[in-house]
Amino acid sequence: MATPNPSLVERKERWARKMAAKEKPPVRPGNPPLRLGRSTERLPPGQHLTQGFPILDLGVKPEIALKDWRLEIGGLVENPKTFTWEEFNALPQFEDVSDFHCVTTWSKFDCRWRGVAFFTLAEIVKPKPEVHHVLFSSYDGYSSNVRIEDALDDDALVATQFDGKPITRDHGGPARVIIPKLYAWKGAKFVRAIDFVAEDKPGFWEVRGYSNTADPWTEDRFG
Ligand SMILES: Nc1nc2c(c(=O)[nH]1)N[C@H]1C(S)=C(S)[C@@H](COP(=O)(O)O)O[C@H]1N2
Ligand SMILES: [Mo]
Repeated sequence: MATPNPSLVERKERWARKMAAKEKPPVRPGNPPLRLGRSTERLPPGQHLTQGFPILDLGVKPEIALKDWRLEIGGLVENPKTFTWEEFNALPQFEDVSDFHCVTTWSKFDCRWRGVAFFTLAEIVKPKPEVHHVLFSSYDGYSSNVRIEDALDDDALVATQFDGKPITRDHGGPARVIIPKLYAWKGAKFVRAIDFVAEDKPGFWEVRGYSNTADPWTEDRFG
């Protein structure tokens, strides 16, 4: 039998505290101070800093006209919803500055993303208590999977802007997922669908040997 997920409540409380504070430091320390016993460096182990913004994809950059773009959110939810571009952009907007860590060892600091907080989307579709994972599917055939608590972290979003401008096709526009505390492959570019599920299902890189959990701070690169 599916068990209710207590972390949903915990994340919701954390989100409420953050929203109550109304602001946070413009740059978050990369390493959450609560993670005792780990280094206090902002750069995760085995990573180097890049000033540019490398582009990683499957060799396909799908071209999606905004009039045809849809984001389909479903699975084990009370209120499945498919957004058009206009509908999606009418949702409350969320901006967050975070660091970006690719498993191929480059990191980029201070990425300013804007879009819709994942939390806001969850509030709309209302995941059922038995949901433990979230699956993302993209217009290029890519997919990724994360634990619900990672998707509901207070800096996770479906971004439509980078650095004040629409996200380019190179970087996954019209919309891409950003989950800053996990390696960047977990964040699907060109996102098309989000499914809330009880059972985990490995995504594109997870079936090819990458770690399921993808924590940069423990060099959790391969499964
Ligand atoms: N749809 C899709 N999303 C994807 C990928 C991809 O190939 N296709 N690559 C992932 C990887 S490995 C990384 S590091 C980041 C790269 O994002 P960037 O190209 O904007 O640097 O996107 C992730 N999301
Ligand atoms: Mo990556």
